[in-house]
Amino acid sequence: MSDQIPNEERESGLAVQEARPKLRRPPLFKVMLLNDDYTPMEFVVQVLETFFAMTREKATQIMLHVHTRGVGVCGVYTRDIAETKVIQVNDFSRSHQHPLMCTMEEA
Ligand code: TYC
Repeated sequence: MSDQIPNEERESGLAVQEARPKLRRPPLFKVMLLNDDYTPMEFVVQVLETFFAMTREKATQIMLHVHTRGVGVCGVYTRDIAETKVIQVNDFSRSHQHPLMCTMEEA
């Protein structure tokens, strides 16, 4: 049997155009850390290492950026991953009685 001609075309004599659905990349979201006056710098560095897989050097750099500029990007993810990071960081901060806030916005 020919493997060049699709079954439906060979049996019916009609050529069938394969569907080529348009693919779209999912929207991406920036996960951001906000500065506050109370959360210890060491705790913020620990959060960035733990939840965003940063080295101590990178985590320190981002923490100092947030400390001086007020806000900074920790990473860019699809919606579900970003939502999970925000919940994990905020739950972790609250469980340690720190006011540190993590938010997300479309990139
Ligand atoms: N501003 C805090 C302090 O002086 C440190 C800090 C940095 C807090 C980054 C939050 O997202 C933050 N202890």
